[in-house]
Amino acid sequence: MIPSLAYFRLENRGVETVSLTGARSDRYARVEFHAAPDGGVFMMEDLDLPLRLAPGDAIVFAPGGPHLALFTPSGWVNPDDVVTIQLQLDDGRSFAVECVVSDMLGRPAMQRRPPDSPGTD
Ligand SMILES: [Cu+2]
Repeated sequence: MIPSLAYFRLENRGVETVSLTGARSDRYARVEFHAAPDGGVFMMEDLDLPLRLAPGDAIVFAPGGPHLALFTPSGWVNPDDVVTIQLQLDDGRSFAVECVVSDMLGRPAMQRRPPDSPGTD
């Protein structure tokens, strides 16, 4: 089964280093951190955890690069839904990232035409 992928930019705006140890979502059974050593073409491997971010450090989860892979949704996940992902720190804290769902081509729902309408593209 193809997982859903999550992309976002994460920046440590605090004054101390944080260590990310994992992630979870109430809408998926499992969330994994992946690296994409070949730009995401064929290879995919686990990102080394914990992921340490010093103050001012940022990591960009983006197509062709590191990303979160979400496996086994608990129900239908539709474009424009908001999926909340809880990022977990080694000190027990967690914080939420909210991701808006788009389709596999990355288009938000408003850019898609209804499935039964005639189109030219
Ligand atoms: Cu992956």
